[in-house]
Amino acid sequence: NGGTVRTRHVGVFAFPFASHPTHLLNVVRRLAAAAPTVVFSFFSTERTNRALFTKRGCDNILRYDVSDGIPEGYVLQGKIHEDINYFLGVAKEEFRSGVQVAEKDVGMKMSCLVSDAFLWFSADLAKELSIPWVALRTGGARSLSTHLYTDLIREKYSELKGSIGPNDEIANLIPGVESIRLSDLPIGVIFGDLDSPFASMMHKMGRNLTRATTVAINSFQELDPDVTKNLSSLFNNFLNIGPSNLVSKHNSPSKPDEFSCISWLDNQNPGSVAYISFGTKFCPPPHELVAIAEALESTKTPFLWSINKDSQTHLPLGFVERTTANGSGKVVPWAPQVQVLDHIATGVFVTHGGWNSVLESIGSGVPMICRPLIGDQPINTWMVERVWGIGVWIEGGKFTKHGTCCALEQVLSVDASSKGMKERIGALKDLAHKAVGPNGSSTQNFKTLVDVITR
Ligand code: U2F
Repeated sequence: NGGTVRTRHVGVFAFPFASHPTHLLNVVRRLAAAAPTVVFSFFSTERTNRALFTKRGCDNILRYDVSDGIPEGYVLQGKIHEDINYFLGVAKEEFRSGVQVAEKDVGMKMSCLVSDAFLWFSADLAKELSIPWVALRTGGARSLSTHLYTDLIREKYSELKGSIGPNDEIANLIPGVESIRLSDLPIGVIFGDLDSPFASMMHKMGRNLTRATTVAINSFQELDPDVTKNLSSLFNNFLNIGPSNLVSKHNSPSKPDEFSCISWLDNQNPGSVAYISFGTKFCPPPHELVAIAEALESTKTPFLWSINKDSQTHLPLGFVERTTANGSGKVVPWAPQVQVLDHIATGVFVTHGGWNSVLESIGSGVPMICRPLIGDQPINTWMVERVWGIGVWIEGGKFTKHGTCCALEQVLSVDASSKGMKERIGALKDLAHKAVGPNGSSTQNFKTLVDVITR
């Protein structure tokens, strides 16, 4: 370690799916830069660690691989959350034995445990080690509330428990969340299989988070002041430390612009392009992808579409070739999203409403068309459309050619409704940038977090 004195050893447990480990490592990189004498042992699966630790990182972050729990030789069947369920079957023991290995390597006991908030059992491991637990929430505050109040919601709506929904009733259940449509609750809170490993993980997260010394979240408190107030009253120490895409030079895209998205955008008119991406794990069904493609061609909307190779096969025959040849569109398997959203040519973001995507859109002031797929995405979309007024929920909840044409025209037009959306998201963008500025709330909160892990 080049002779650096090491004063503290912090263990970090990742939830190795979707954008979770990337986000956690970004926070740890910031912490490692702010506290250079602290050594961080970062635990995730071999597959995610391989993708995460590509570039030379900070000397004080050590990589540890844990098992993904998938039996040797077993090929995943593509069932929902199958990989997550296998991982959860082994996670606690894997992390527990990993701690011993890391403590021996570093030659120092851990003084603090930082983990993805999903990993509720970290509360028990930290207690075993007699050290504080810091939970890091990658999603938003509103959706987090639904997991904290799951027991209350289940009690109040016991007749709906385990049903498949949807239920259009608007409920006023959660302090700070003035209204919520029951059908927008994440599957597993009241609808669906409440005993699935995933539902049970979220339920246990809600029950255990009050045991954390600190709960840090990738958001900024000005975005949702009422919910922040309520969560601050429930948790020992609740810190909004984001938006992470605005705070960190360590947060450069994990993959470079290898498909030349930015130079393509450079040749488009300001505010004209629809950027389309559904995050890192999920994708709408094939017929909806066809509907988007037809809407883009029929409205002649220039577009940049990040969609993995497998899903590209569902696009209409000749669509990619035609739109590439006439210059109206670009289909890529990966785009540097933050830079794309920041580009002057980008006028609308067609998204699944994943929390990082919503925050990144706010950070760039780009209104959204949302098609939530799962989990917290319906609540995020509710916020985008109904509370903040910075985007639209796709008509009928699914992409049709007609609904997509209408949404594109609505957001990209220059009429009053679109102007209002742009003004509102512009105001939130300013607040987000202020929060991470020199005296901003997130900057102060991050300093507090550094204190927590170094004390
Ligand atoms: C899960 O969400 P996802 O990881 O699927 O989606 P996001 O939270 O929106 O994060 C996607 C990230 O991947 C980046 C993008 C975001 O930071 O900038 N990205 C990119 O750079 N280039 C691409 O071509 C495509 C994506 C979950 F499904 C959600 O419901 C949760 O809200 C979320 C956070 O917990 O995790």
